[in-house]
This record gives sequence, C-alpha cells and structure tokens, in this order.
Amino acid sequence: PRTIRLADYQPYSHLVERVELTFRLHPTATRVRAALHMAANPAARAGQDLRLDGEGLRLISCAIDGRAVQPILDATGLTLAVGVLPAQPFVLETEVEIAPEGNTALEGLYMSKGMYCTQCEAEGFRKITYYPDRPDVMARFHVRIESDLPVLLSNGNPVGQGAGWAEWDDPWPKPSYLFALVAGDLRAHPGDFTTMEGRAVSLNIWVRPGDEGRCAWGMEALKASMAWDERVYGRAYDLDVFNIVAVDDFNMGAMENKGLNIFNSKAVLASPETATDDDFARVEAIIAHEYFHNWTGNRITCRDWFQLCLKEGLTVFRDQQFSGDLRSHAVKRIEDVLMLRARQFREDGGPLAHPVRPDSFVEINNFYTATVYEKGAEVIGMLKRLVGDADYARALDLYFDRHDGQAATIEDWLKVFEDTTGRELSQFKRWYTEAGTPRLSVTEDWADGVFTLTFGQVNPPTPGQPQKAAKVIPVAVGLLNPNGDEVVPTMVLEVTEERQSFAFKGLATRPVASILRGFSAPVLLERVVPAAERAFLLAHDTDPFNRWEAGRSLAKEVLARMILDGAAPSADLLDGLRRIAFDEGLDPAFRALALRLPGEDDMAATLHAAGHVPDPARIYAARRALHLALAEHLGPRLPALEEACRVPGAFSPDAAAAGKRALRLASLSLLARLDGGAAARAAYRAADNMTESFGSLAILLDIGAGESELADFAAKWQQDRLVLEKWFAVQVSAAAPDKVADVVRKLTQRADFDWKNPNRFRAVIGALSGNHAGFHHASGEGYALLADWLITLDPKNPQTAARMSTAFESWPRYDADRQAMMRGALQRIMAAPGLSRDLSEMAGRMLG
Ligand code: B3K
Ligand code: ZN
Repeated sequence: PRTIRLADYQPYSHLVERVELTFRLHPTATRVRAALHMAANPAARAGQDLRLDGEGLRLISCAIDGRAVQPILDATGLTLAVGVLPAQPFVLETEVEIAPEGNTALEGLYMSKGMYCTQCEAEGFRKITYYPDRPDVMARFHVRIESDLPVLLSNGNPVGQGAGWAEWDDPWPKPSYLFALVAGDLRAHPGDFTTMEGRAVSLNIWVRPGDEGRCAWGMEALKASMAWDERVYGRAYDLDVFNIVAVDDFNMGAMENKGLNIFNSKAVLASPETATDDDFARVEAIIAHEYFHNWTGNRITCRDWFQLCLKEGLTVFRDQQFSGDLRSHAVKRIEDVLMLRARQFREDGGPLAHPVRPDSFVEINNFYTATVYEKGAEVIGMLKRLVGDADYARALDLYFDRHDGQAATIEDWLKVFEDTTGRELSQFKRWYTEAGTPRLSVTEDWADGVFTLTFGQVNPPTPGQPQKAAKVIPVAVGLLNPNGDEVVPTMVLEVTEERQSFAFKGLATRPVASILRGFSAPVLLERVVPAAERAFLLAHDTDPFNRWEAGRSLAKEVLARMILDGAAPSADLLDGLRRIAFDEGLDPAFRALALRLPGEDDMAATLHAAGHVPDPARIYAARRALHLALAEHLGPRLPALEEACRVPGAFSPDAAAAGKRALRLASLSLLARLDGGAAARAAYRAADNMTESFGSLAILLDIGAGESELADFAAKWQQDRLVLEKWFAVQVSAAAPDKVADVVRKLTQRADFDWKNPNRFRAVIGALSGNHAGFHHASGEGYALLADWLITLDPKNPQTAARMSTAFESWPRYDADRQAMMRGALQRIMAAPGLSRDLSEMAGRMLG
C-alpha cells in the first residue's frame, strides 16, 4: 500500500463549482447520478489529466457536456485524458450503481436497520460516486433523493419534496467528506432556535420509532451549544434547519456533516432510566463538539488530511471550554487530563507515537487518534495561556475572518496568532511536528531569601524522530507559604531551553511550590517531592487541579511501593484522602475524583517509565489492597457519607446532582469491601435511575457478588440495545483476571452478540483489553482472543478492527514472555489473508 506524504501535496487540477446529485435508493442497486460543474484550477499546473476517486462503483455512463466519453478505470478511480477535456468550464456527468445493503464497513452509503445513511469522512464519498474526494475541493451541493421511505434528508436547506422524492440545497461550499444522506422511517423530536442574527432555525433529532422519549437532553444540549458559540466565539448558525439523526450501526461517536449531523445512537439518546450521568455528560459534549465543527471544520476546513488537528484539536478545545462553563472547570480539567494520560500519553510513549500533525500515513482513518484530538486540544490550550485570553479571542476573530470558506493549514492557524500578537511561533510549532511527551524535571533551591526553580526538559525519541530540540513549555506556577496562604499567585513561566532557572525574590520563608497548575502543558513532570509536601498540597493547594494532582501522585508513589516491595499503604495518603472525602466545603464531584485510585494501566505505564517491568497481577492485587485499606480507614463514617449523598426528588442529570451520585457510588464501593455488598445491594434495589442501578451493580460484580442483580438487570433490559451494552461490558470489566477469557467466550457465543455492530463489539472486546490484569494474564489467552476477534472483524469492518488493535501498543512495557505473546498476536494478524490496509498499517507500526 502507498504511503501518502504531506511533502507531496499538490493543488487539485480542477475546481468544482457546483455538484448535482440524484440518488435512486435501492438496497442492492442504488443509482447515483452526478453532474460536476468543473473548470481548470488556475492555481494548479496546467494541462493535467482529470482524475476522480472511486471505489467499488459500477460505472453505468460517463459524459462531458452531454457527449459520452470513455474514461480509463482502475481499482481506485477514473482518469480522463487531458485531450478529451474542453478548454472552457464543462459539466462532467456520471451514473454509477452501488449496493448499500452489503456495506458492512459502514463507510460510504450503507444501511442500518432498514435506514440508509452515510459516513464520508475521511474518504467514504469515493464509495458513493466518482469525485475528487479531498478536502481542498470545495463545492456547492444540490441533492435529489428518490425513495418510498418517508423521511429523506441531506445537507443544507430543504428546497422541495413530493411523493417519493425530496431535494436539498446547500449554499455553503464544502468538501465531499461533509456530504450526508439519510432515508428512513424516522420520528422527529423538534426544537427551534433563533440566532443572534435573527435567523429562525428549525432543529430536529431524528430517531427510529420508540426512541422519541430519549431526545430531550440532546435537544437541550444543542440549543445550549448554539447559544454558547454565539456568546463566546461570536459564531452564529448559517442554515434554516439543523438535523441530527441517530444510527445504531456507526464506527465512532458522531459526524459533523453540514446541517445533518449523524450520531451513533449511544452518543445522542439519553433518558434517566437508561443513561448514566456519564452518558448524559458525554451526549452533551459530543452534541457540542459536532455543532462547533460547523465553524471549525465546515466553514473553515482542512487543506489536506495532515491538517486534521486544525479542525479536531480546535473543536475538542472548544467543547472542553463549553463543558467547563456549563459544569465545573476544575472537575472537567481533571477528567480531561485523566483521559489524556490514559490514551494520549500511552500512544505517545509507544510504537504508534506520531506528531499532532503527522507527515505521512497509509490509511488516514488510523490517524483519528488521541494525539490529533486530545494533544491537539492541549496545544491550543498552551497557545491561549502563552498569548492570554484577550489575544486568543482576537486571533480567533482574525482566523474566522481571514479563512472563512477556505481549506486551511496549521501554518495559516499559527500565522493569525503571529499577526495578532507579534510573537514568533516557530519554536512553538514543534508541538505540531514532533511526537513524544516531553519530560520536565524540576529542582528547587532556597538561599538568602531567593527561591529558585530550575527546569530541565527532555524530548524523547519516537518512531522516525530520533532527535528533538527544546520546546516552549508554559509552566503555571504558584507559591504557598507554610500556613497555606498563597504568596505568589499563579503565573506562567515560559520554559524554552533545555535547562532554565527562574528566581523568586523577597520571600520571608521558604515557600511550597505548586507547579504545572491546571496541567498547563502536556508533559510528564518529574519531581521528587517528600510525601509530607504532597500531603500538604493535597490539603492546601489553592489550585484545584494541583490539589487533586497532589493526591494522585501520592497515591501513585504509595501504590508503586506496595507493588514493588510489598510496602504498607502510607498514613499520609489515607489521612489526606479521608480529609478530602469528608470535607463538605468541597464539590462532591471533586471528592469522588480524589477517591478514584490510579488505574492499573496507568500504574503499568508509571512503573515502566521509572525503569521497572510491570507485573499485571501484582498491580491488580496491590490496587485492591489499597482500596481495602482506604475503606478500613474511612470505614465508620462511610454509611453517613453514602446517605448524605442521596439526591432527593425527581432525577436531574445536572452537574451538582451527578457529583453527589458519583460520591455516593465511591462510598458504596468502599463500603462494599467491608459489608459484603449489603449497602450496594440496597442501593441497587432502591435505584430509580441508571447511574445508581448500574453503578451499584458494577460495585457488586467487582467484589465477586451480584449474581442475582445481574440476572435482574438482564431481564429488565433484554430489549434495550443500549442498556444491554452496559450489561455485556460490565461483566467483562469486572471479571477477575483468571476469569475474563471465559466470560468473553461465553458472551460472544450468545445469539445477541451481534459482532458486526460496532457498539456491541466494543462492549465486549473493548472491555477485554480494558481489563488490564485479565488482558495481560500470564496465560496469554487475552491476547489470543483479541487477535482472533480482530482477524474475524477485519474483512467486514476494517476501521473498527484497526482502531481496536491499539490494545497491543503497550507491548514494550512488559516482560519478555508477554512481549513475545503480544508480538506473536500481532504477527498472526499480519499473516491473515486479505488483511485490510487499515489493520496492516496498525499491526506493522506496532511491530516496528
Ligand atoms: N470528524 C468525525 C470523525 C470522523 C472519523 C473518520 N474515521 C467526528 C468528529 O471528530 O467530530
Ligand atoms: Zn471532531
């Protein structure tokens, strides 16, 4: 397979001014007629052949300006020699036939439970019709759909409909990856919104009959997002309608198609009985994310797929700001950093490490990664910190002004910041072009009333990038005096050298430093801090993120000692966590997060980074021992805490109520170690919402109980595909390490384990690799099972198979036996006949 390189970028030979598409829908023989109004691109080399992408299409006819022509066809597209192309603008017409019913890859036009839908990003449009399927070709689309199905949707505004047809027109030029079409027997949950410009927009969430009752939350989130983008970024919506459609078979969360967002049902449907607080928060965030793409992604798109972070990093950053504004900034930041470390640091420290803006790929779908998304968002957060809020706002205004309607690059993005602030950003740009998590060390010195912090940065080698120069690292720092008062409020130190010192003068006593406040840069902070000082920060830090971080680092140090030398849990940690748990002045959501112990995969990464070889079984045992010790330490006061966290009255998914439920579940989980699950069982029985019923079920399973609750849950939710996913997943995640493989085998033999549905596949197989001690069990069964399932799925759905193969990326951390077994599994995958480009690129990169 061919490697595509950023350095080879060339503008497309032609411009497509307008496209008219006609779909005659049929499960096995859909006809697509396309009329492309084209002209030579003055910015491209003259005299080129016309090349259109196309895959799996049966060409019926092809004509230029009404005259039939014979193109040259191959496996990836169609070529018309320059000799047959008119010198003046022309219309190229094609008709093709495709079979959506057999499309199990869920890319292009496919069917899900009787409805037609599309997924075109990144390169799915070429499976629908012949087209220059690249983001820098922006055109106005007019779409006619012919079908007997009652609801026919596409991008833009509706311009006509009758029995068996509908027409849509999108006035905004867009790349083909934003095209969408939906047809089905759907019901609408309607809403409306009037923009600050006075445009009345009708909003609809379209679902299959029966799901109407689960749309209200998504609709509220949509309206909140529209209002927020106007208020904070000055961006108004630009069409008369905004449609969201829920689809059961979908490869990811959702897709931002212009005016017609398509969502995985799981990412939009929510009701108190069926969705947990986490589900509610996720739905809100994904609705916002896709909506925000209307400006960052759609109005301004990417020149080529190497610039993916231009839209994704920025849109993640915006959805994080939104969730923080609606909920709690401190809690949101902690959750985002947990996720960044769990997924992005893991990726950045292994064989799949790549820059936020990669410079080559084989299959672009493999680059929708935590690095492009989450690190891409961190880079924007750093930029904002460096230039300040006011200049960030001015730069964004300039960005929208200057690049509206364009397909832009990271160079364009950085230029608006340079032009706004006069700063030179070439060193900063390394965050985009170099992979790897920088290690930042700090030492302190106190002499003659001067406190000095000395930073050292190391930028580790990553695949293809052995050597790196120093980066610009914004380090937010505050100083506290020994009674806990802040003597130097948060300021940003700009570390730009490999070694650099900063002195603080005029201090009466030696301060305690709170470093990297708010996690101001995505780095690994290496700092030797006495346990007592961590405990002090856990009790007194005025920065909520660092207060949580102090407890987290202390917990990691304690756990590491327990794992490596069988030490006992330290009193510093247990006392500190007890103080937080019962501190009623603190947000319950924050307290719940503080009580959450570092995960097993996190500990494996931490031990590996410190030069040890992690033993999954020991990590598992030590973590449980620490949880038990914490339960015993908090013991007598847990029942009162659990009771105080019950939320009276009707269920509301708001952040305050959700925070209380999270703390309640954290206390129930601790209590379960002491009372054999009695309190959790009572909570399960009394629960009137999914958060508490599912949460208490998970707690019971985790202590090896909960048989009857599990059966009760299954009986109750048999018919509900989304809730049933939770039932599948929790059994795997909660299974003891030596039981996981059996549980997976049993579940995958069930008739309702429809493995071609990505949600169901992820529920079981994703939970398998998420169960650290089980997946890495010394028997190697976890590895073998995952490899078997990836090999089975790949021919049907390469994208999801490739995505889930990343479970193997952590192989270099482990002992020789495990390394050999994990690499063996990857080699077995590589050897599978007919392996997809997607999965072979991933397995190949992991093997190195
Ligand atoms: N842009 C889509 C992701 C497309 C993934 C293609 N493999 C959703 C999002 O980031 O909003
Ligand atoms: Zn996105």
